[in-house]
Amino acid sequence: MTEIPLSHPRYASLMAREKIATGVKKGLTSTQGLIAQGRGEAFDYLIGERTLSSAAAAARAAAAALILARQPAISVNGNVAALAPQEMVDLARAVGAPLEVNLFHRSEERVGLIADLLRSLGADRVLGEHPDAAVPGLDHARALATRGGIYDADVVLIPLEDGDRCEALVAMGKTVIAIDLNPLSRTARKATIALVDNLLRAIPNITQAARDLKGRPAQELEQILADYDHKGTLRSALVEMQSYLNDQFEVPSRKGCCF
Ligand code: PTJ
Repeated sequence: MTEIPLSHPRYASLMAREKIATGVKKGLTSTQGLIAQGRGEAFDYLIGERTLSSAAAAARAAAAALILARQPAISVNGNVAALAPQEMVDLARAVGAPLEVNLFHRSEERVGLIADLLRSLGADRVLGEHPDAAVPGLDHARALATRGGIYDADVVLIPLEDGDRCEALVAMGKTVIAIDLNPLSRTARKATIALVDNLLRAIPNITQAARDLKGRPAQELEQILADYDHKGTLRSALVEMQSYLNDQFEVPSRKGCCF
């Protein structure tokens, strides 16, 4: 990895880039994952590289859904494995969910490498190496699913996902939680709950919320879910994006101006 000094103003963003590049070199991440990262970076830039209040509320709703779930499951792809493998293991533990490797550009070798990485970081249950079911309506490798994991889950977390699997999982009657920096993506729009946030901030936020909410009465968790407004969350992300951009180009007042 390139040495990035902590003092660099774009440290977090450059480190994420290094992680993805290293993921590709190690065979965890697809080369297409580099493009997805670039798209994510662009949207992160537009929201000021911070967790919006709407995303913080969505993280709380996501945690409530995962705790209330009869059978939760968390999907892991090549970008997620490169960016936040330990964070995924910590979240899986906090909510008692299996991690299921699910790849769009699937190769058995890459599935195995990601599964081994998650196990080496302490994951209790890693699925995806031996899929025995398929999500109906999908004609690509993302359809592959495991009974006892994503296939049977009532609540599924899908970070950095394709819109069509998101839609297909919703069609199966599941509560689908998406993490996607693009509030206009089909994934964000079709999900039940969407966090318009960087995976690197979103996952620790959900884990923290899950730790806070664990043990609270079911009624309180159900109320958090009922208060979650999906369209409002996406709209608010766009509004916050716009107001952040307006702030960047605020016309300075003439008084005291240097030119
Ligand atoms: O490992 P594989 O084979 O399963 O492939 C994974 C990728 C991500 C390459 C594949 O799912 C893909 O092509 O995804 P897309 O269609 O490019 O969608 C990725 C979405 O995630 C885009 O809307 C990006 O804006 C968003 N995104 C990218 N990086 C981040 C992100 N959202 C949150 N955090 C990020 N770090």
